[in-house]
Amino acid sequence: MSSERHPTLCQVVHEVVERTPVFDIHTHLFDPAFESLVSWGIDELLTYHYLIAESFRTAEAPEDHFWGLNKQEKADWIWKQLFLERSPLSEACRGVLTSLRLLGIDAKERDLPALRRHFAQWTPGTFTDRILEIAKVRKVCMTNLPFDNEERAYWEKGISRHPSFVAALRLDPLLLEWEKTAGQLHAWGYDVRADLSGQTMGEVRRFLGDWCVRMDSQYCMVSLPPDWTCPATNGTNRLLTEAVLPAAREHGQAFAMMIGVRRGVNPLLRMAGDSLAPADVPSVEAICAAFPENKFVCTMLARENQHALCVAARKFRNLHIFGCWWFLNNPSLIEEITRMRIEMLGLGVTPQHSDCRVMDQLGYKWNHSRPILAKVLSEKYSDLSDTGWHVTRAEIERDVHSLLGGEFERFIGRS
Ligand code: FIX
Ligand code: ZN
Repeated sequence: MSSERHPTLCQVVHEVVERTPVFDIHTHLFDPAFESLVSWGIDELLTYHYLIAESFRTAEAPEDHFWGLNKQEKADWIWKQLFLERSPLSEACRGVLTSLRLLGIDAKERDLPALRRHFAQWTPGTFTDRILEIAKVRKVCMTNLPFDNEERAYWEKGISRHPSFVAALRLDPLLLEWEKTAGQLHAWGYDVRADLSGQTMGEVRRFLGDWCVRMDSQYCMVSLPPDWTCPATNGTNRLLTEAVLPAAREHGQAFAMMIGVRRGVNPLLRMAGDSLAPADVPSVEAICAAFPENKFVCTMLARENQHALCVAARKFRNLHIFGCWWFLNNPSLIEEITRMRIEMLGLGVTPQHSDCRVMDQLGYKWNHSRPILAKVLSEKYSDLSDTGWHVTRAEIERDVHSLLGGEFERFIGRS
């Protein structure tokens, strides 16, 4: 391609990536119908656990007073520590400011009470619609826990679902805390036993089927510690292979594994206290090989795992990899990982998800990721054009739609 045409290709790619509506395949957001669970606004943004962890580094023993504060006081303290006493350069801090800017809120006066007042113009419902429009998100996948009493009550009473929100059935309590969960299932009328004997596996399958149907879940999911291995004989793997995977096959559910989290490494940070370690990619390959009729979706938390995970996805067509999860959700790492994935898997990957916990974050997470995806894609299309293969705008639109959720929908059979 001649040098004058490069900017044109680059512009087209940026424009297409900027405009294409995304299916955000993993978040912790709720449909506004789950009223008490919906999280939005400046105080929620500032008390995001990413910022709690950062703010705790700025003072001596903040845990002595922080956890006793109410939400607004916590937000005040984090604002002071991370935005007033030093410049908010980290990705999570920058994210707060991007989200405000996208909402049309000017933060440069550094006046937190004034920022709060801006949010009075919205209700949770109108805010949700506005942020979906700003972020150009066409569909949001929630993380749904029937084991949580507050959430379960909404499902049981029946809710009128927002058209943009879909469900994913989260199974951490079932797979990682079976003894406690067995008691819950028993109380709900499933004949399960703590020692997994008798009808337990069939009853767990019945429970999963009931909830897949009730939620119309897109897929089932778990987050696993780095030391999870397969094959291995333990309660987690028995429940996984004898109950979850058969139920997933029966109900057309892919099974998503988010691997590498070490929960509660620093308990003083409470929910901000989780860390990571490299996980075992051969175990992912082993489960994909042992259950070829199941579909697996996977992301890993450690940077060290990303290359091997790409290789695993090249070997198993029943494996789809996604996202730059949590500690990887930083521009430098997103760029590196996205470039490698496209080089190794072409369009057969979902480069990013948001993992938002606060509705407003949809703005920043996608606003920060889209230009990186566009940069990597421009480079790759430009390399193609050097071979004489010129892509049309329609081809670019098709490809970007795939990367922003379309390929995932095809993979899970929901396109
Ligand atoms: O397990 C998960 O789904 C994680 O994403 C969360 O537990 C984590 O707290 C988070 O919000 C990361 O972004
Ligand atoms: Zn998550």
